[in-house]
Amino acid sequence: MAEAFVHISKVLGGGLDGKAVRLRGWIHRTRSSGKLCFITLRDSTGIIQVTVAKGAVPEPDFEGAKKALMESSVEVEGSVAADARAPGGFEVRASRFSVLGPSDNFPITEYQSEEHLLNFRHLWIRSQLLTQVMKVKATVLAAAREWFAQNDFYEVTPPILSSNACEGGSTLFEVSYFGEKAFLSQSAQMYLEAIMFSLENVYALTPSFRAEKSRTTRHLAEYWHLEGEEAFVGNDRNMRIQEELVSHMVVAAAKKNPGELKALGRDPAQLQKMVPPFGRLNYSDAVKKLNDRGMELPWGNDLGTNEERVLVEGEEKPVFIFNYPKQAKAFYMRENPEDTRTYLCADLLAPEGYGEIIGGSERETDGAKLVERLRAQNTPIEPYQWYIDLRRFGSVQHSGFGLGIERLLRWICRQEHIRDTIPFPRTINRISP
Ligand code: NSS
Repeated sequence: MAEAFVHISKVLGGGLDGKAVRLRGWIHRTRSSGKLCFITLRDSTGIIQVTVAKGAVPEPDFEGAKKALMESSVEVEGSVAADARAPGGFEVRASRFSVLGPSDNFPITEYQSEEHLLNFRHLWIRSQLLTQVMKVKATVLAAAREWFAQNDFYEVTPPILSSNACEGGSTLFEVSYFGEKAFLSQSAQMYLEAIMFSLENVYALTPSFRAEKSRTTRHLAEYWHLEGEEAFVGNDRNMRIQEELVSHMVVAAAKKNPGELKALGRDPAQLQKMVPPFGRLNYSDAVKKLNDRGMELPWGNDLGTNEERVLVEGEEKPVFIFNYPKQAKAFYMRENPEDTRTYLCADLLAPEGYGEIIGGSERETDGAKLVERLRAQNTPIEPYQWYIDLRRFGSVQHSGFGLGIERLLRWICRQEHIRDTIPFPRTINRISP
């Protein structure tokens, strides 16, 4: 008898031809013809064909295999056989077959509406598509932590419940905090700025919440936000940090998940090319470029999806657009001393029209300017007083950024819709399952 259970990828990797193995997993597909059942078995590592022949297994095992429906969990013992007709080149010929947990009729079949798949997301999570994307996601998150550790950043744990907004009021989720008004975090930035005075270079990976009221293919109400904050760093160095980090994450996926990426329609060789430096384009030059292409964008407006698409046309790598006009951006950014109509900031746009994946900036260190800007937008100062206070106690030049993990995944996994880069998407019309 075979000893321990092995994963399917091990069998498909070759070298076990003729050997006895034990596998466990879920029935992906099944069909039987009289004396033979063809079952494709799925585990976390792959899919393999298992044949269960009458007479080759005890009779109750054969009956069980014949009856077992798709998604039943099963255990198989058998011998590995190279077989060119089997997907993957190997199959397992069962000597034992047992059902661990039978499955009812699975509510998802081949062609199903998007709505149906979202209603059954708790089961659709087993699909190859979502499995592949989740594997790539695990790789990029591990690579991010690796990069930060190698570059002497501390991971920290900012709060999610907060009494003030970071990115403005319109997308805040309000919660009742023991009878007081509070909000779910849109960004850890303000807390990272405070912690930076202790640890200098910090980062956090947290859920961020935005009550996005429009339906788009790149907005979630809850997303994973990777944010860094760096002491004694200006916006140029800030951009260099971002491109190194993004490159490390993307190249890691190309190396570790070439099979998943190919299945998703992304050529891993293309991702290998995402090495620094990325392109850089001044906002004013971006407007000029758009106008030259016949797109009307008054100087001062933020860039929309269409503008972002045109600006990266012909670019293989992501592009920074830097020094946006003040009216297009948040109050906490440092005024550009060379053009006070603008801030020292940059957004990173993914190629192929996937749009903004990072927003970052140097931070304003002049407390009076912060107060002035909040007043100008009629925001009460009191909830921000602690943040403004940071400028009174040994302030230093500093910068930071926020990367939307699902935005990055949407680009590297070539997904039309951001919802397929998160297991349980939260959008304007869905919070279940
Ligand atoms: O609003 S951001 O542009 N910037 C901030 O929140 C800064 N406070 C970050 C910082 O400097 N620490 O959001 C940052 C990124 C943005 O580029 C997107 O990639 C992502 O967060 N983002 C989103 N992803 C998915 N869904 C939604 N709704 C969303 N909003 C922003």
